[in-house]
Amino acid sequence: MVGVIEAPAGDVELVGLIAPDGAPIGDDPDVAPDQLTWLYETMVATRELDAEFVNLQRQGQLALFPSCRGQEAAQVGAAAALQDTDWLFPQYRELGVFLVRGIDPGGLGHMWRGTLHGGAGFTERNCAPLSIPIGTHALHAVGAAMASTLNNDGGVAVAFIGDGATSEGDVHEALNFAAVYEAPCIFYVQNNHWAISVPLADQLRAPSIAHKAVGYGMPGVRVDGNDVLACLAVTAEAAARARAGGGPTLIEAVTYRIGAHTTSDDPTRYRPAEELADWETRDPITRLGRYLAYRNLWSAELQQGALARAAELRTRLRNVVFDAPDPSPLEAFDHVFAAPTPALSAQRAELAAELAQRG
Ligand SMILES: Cc1ncc(C[n+]2csc(CCOP(=O)(O)OP(=O)(O)O)c2C)c(N)n1
Ligand SMILES: [Mg+2]
Repeated sequence: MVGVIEAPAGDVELVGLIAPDGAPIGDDPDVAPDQLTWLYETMVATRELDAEFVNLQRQGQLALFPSCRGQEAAQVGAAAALQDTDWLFPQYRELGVFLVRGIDPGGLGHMWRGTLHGGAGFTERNCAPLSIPIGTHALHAVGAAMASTLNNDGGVAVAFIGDGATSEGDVHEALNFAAVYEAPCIFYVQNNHWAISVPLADQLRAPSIAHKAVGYGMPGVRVDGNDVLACLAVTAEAAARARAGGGPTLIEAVTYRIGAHTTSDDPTRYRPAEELADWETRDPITRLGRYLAYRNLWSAELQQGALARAAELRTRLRNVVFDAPDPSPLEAFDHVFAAPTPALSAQRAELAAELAQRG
């Protein structure tokens, strides 16, 4: 039909560097042995700590926890490609990103317990707080990226969003703004195939999330989200482009949420068991282990060392949050602004007076 743009059909190539059997796809990626073992250890630490968070919630120690099991490669690979000065805007499932950034899991534990109202060290590590409202933080990321351009500080901002978040108006606005202003921003979508109980197929009519980049006028990349080296490579490329003034990139990391949406969810009520079983065979940590074996870097000591270090983190998390006392309700006012506004101070005084009255 004249004048009608046909919807782009077919698949965008899925970028992958390691095959499921651990052999490189094409040229062997040029990653140093130290970095490979560090990636492995960090993914194992993420997996193990994630299990500890879930256990603690089950024991009544945490209010809630959203597991990132299965998404370790997508998270660790992307975060490892960035500089510590780049600003990160997480959703809520990004434990692997937080570990790479050096954010203390104990602080995260307090947050999910409800015993910390701020001050977990996010800001100090150029990481915005968790965003429970879906998609709002994509706009904040674009703002931070535009600020980097104005300050000429070479910074890149990264919005970590989910497949479900791509249906939010805020994310559309963020993508368009970033494209129009050529903001040094990466939209890193972890397509884990589910938004609570809504499957990916009910989320979009485009052939893929990466396709949507065409409409905004930015590069779109589809990467195997269970291949840590591919995630690292595509994020590094997008960051280099952004830093060089090339504007934003939309990355779709195709992965899977192995666990429940959160500890309040029961996925067996809506998710086919065969689908889960299929994705369990594509485990990202197993895949990297096989590649390490291909490179002659694999050993039982490496695995045991990674588990031992992860066990230390698990113990530390337990020690920090187990039976932690409730904080003063007044702490809720402490981390709202760098300096409290008069209205906030008045509210704090009002609550303090009420608490004093109750004794
Ligand atoms: C603005 C807004 N709408 C709805 C919700 C309820 N909600 C919480 S998580 C979620 C699904 C998000 O899915 P996705 O972006 O794919 O992230 P995932 O949980 O899969 O990591 C929804 C709809 C919310 N938190 N915020
Ligand atoms: Mg999702």
